[in-house]
Amino acid sequence: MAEEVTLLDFWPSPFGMRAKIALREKGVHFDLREEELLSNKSPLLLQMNPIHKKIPVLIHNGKPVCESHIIVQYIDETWGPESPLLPSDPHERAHARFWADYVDKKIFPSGLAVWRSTGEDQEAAKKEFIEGLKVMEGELRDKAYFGGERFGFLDVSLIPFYSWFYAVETLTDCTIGDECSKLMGWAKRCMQRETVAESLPDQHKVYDFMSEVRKKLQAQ
Ligand SMILES: N[C@@H](CCC(=O)N[C@@H](CS)C(=O)NCC(=O)O)C(=O)O
Repeated sequence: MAEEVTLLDFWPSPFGMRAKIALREKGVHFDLREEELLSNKSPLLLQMNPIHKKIPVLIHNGKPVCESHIIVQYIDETWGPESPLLPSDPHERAHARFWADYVDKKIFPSGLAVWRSTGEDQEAAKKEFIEGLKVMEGELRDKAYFGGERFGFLDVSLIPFYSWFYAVETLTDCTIGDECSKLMGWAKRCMQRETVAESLPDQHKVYDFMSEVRKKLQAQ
């Protein structure tokens, strides 16, 4: 029986990008359904993720998997054992998961705060955001990818945010590139992978989207 794989997505979402990268890394063919997230969530999304009502949702043969890191791990366990995203050693696996959790708990919220805030709050948010990225650089050290020579789970977790950097820098006068040159080198290396380049939207398109939403938020 042919497999049915559908991804409910919203193009600027870094969480959706994680799922797309992982599916493409494993060579899985999938049907991409774009949600009208801001105005009109589909009945399928509400049915498949009734708890959080958020994308991404991976639907594999009718069964939903929610939450991007859980989706990436599901993809890793289900397809392409010859090209694993997580390491085989349990401690190294736990280590990769710890840092992916750091991305969600630290990098994403502080990046969002930079974009949303103004004035003094924004300066404080920028400081926290850059500090978090520097901590990630410390974990990267001189490796090609976070796990070593192979592109893996933590790279999938963090690289989607690179598509937001131009918008954050331009809208808020924040200099990520100058502050975190090692991380930029890693990001450019990741972008050379077809699976990543195909999954991240154009940074100018993200800029247009983020600047529109920011204007609406500031008008409220
Ligand atoms: N922790 C979730 C976060 C997913 C998330 O925040 N999705 C956003 C889009 S970026 C969403 O669906 N928002 C809709 C809403 O909040 O109603 C994950 O990792 O998948």
